[in-house]
Amino acid sequence: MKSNFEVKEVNTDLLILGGGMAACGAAVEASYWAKKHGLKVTLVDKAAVDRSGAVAMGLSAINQYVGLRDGQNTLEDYVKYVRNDLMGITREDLVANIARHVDSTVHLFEKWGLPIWKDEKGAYVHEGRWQLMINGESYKVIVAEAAKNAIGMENIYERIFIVAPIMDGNTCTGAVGFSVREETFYVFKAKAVLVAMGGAVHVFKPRSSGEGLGRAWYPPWNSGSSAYFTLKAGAEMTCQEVRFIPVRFKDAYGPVGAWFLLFKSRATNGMGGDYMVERKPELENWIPYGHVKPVPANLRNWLMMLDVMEGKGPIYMRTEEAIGKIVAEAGDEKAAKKKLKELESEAWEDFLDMTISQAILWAAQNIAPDQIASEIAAAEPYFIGSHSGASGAWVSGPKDLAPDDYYWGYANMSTVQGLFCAGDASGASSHKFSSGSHAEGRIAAKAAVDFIVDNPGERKYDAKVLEDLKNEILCPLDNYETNYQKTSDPAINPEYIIPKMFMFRLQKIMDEYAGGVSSQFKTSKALLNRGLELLNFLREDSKKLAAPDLHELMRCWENVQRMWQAEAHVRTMLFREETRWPGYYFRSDTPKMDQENWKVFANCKYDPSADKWEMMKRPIHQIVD
Ligand code: SFD
Ligand code: AMP
Repeated sequence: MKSNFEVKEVNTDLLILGGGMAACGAAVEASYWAKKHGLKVTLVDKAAVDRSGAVAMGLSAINQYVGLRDGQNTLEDYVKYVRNDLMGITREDLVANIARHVDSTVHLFEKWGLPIWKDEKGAYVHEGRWQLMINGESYKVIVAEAAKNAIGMENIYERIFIVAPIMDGNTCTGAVGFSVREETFYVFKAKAVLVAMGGAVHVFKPRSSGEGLGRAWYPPWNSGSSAYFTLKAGAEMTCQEVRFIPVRFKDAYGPVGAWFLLFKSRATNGMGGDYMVERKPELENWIPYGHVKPVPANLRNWLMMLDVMEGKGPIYMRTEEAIGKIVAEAGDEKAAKKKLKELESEAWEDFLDMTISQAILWAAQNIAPDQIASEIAAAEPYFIGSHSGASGAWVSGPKDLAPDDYYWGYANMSTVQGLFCAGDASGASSHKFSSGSHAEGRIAAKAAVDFIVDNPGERKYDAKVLEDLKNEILCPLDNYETNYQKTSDPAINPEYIIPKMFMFRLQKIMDEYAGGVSSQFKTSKALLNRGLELLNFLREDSKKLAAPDLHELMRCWENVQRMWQAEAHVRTMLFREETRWPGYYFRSDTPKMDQENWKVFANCKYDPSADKWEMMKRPIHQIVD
């Protein structure tokens, strides 16, 4: 019962929410600047920092390394790459800011003990132009250790699920949440808050809806907490329509990057045709981005989806062909044998480092990658500002790079005073991945410390508002307690809805109306409007969510957060009257790209006091020619 809960108050200066890549970067940087100013830094994670977030299982590559030190690339190269991949919709000031700091983050990772592959001459082994190969099973543990050493375990709160912001007008003054281990409600009071609670998964129905339910590419525990928190604070959001659909090895979501880039594999359809070759003329419809190299991720998806829609599946990653080619080039029989062994172990390690279930699936299906091709498929949509998606909060750029209307005082501060965002939580700065998220966390933390130093006064708190938040957040416990005996099956009750059923309803709406897997990623104004009506009913029913214990209470709020991410997404797809990323979603009523009217950011903002949404366009400024 919620009346049993103890309330714990924690007072701090900088509050970091999340314990993933961005948050760990923030912790390391903040501790350095905070010491200089005698400030306190506190970090709160819903899980245990050692293995929390997207990098829990490890990773097999660092996907952002610019190589400025070695003159491999320039910042301009990176900005152009990201601009093109996102079909022109990107904040170049933010991308450049991360890109100029990311290499130093990677060098720190190496110093902390992360094994980065090296060639005979001691140079990093690249997977592709921007990507480095790593032995990354323990990536997160290594990055977490540095964060823990920096701010001290006594300042880290693990297994506390953060729900909502504490606000004083347009200033964020803290956060509230609860422990998933003991009946404690937490009130964190702070002078600045840095949101780094990752992206959102399971907003859409996943491909596996029973047999492998829960398996997803991005982690299911990233549930839209960042988006909910920033929306509820009244922050302007950007690119909420830009979901990411990764192509992955089918059903277990193994990564494809190493196959396409390192092993130079092709993907072919069920008839043996190569969609990247056969469908090339389709790229003309998406000029200028149809002509850029590499072909943008969403257009690569699109060419493949066209094959699938015509019934030309399955699509296969031609692992056997790629390995065969490399082995054939190795030289004599002995060298070829050695090469084959090497490639075999690299292929398995690629999965074992970060997507263990794909290795299990290979074993279960007797797949020897040098002999048999493997199916790949477009996954369900994800919200992730750090990969080839872009959704997140609209944040200030850095003073020296940002055009005037992209700058309001502190790098990575949202439009809410004192509320900073990084990693998946900040939008329009795609392709930061694990390393760039860490670098962006550092950037945001340094700026947040500046904000605290410039604004040292005590913050005001309203006890009634905090009490109301507590009652609202713990309400599902009472909904359950009062009603569970009314039926023989606690999952079905006329008075309440359990989080799993609520999630199924959300996913069905999104799948059918907002362009999920079973709608072939297609939607329209009429579908989106109907989807919004249904989301509205769902929102009414969210008051009836019920939880028998703390874990279910967390799941209640995870699903409320997903629902808010869903609504921001639907509204923004509705607002953008064109199709810009056909391989992410296709608006069948506006099937073409419209450079004249829509080469802009589509932003949105929720006004919590009026319960109203506002949609707005923001201009795109190119800072690189
Ligand atoms: O290639 C709350 N990513 C890859 N990046 C790379 O650099 N190389 C790769 O090889 C990558 N690949 C990849 C990747 C991710 C995954 C899942 C796979 C493969 C299988 C992407 C990166 O991992 C990603 O860009 C960064 O991790 C993003 O960092 P950040 O900090 O924005 O998110 P996070 O690390 O998931 O951390 C989120 C944290 O928030 C906590 N949290 N805490 C309190 N209260 C709440 N309500 C909370 N909700 C969440 C989480 O516990 C976590 O600590 S490849 O295949 O694409
Ligand atoms: P992924 O495994 O798909 O996440 O890819 C890892 C990295 O390689 C990301 O930076 C992708 O954008 C990039 N990538 C994957 N496939 C391709 C491809 N076919 N062409 C160019 N870049 C790719």
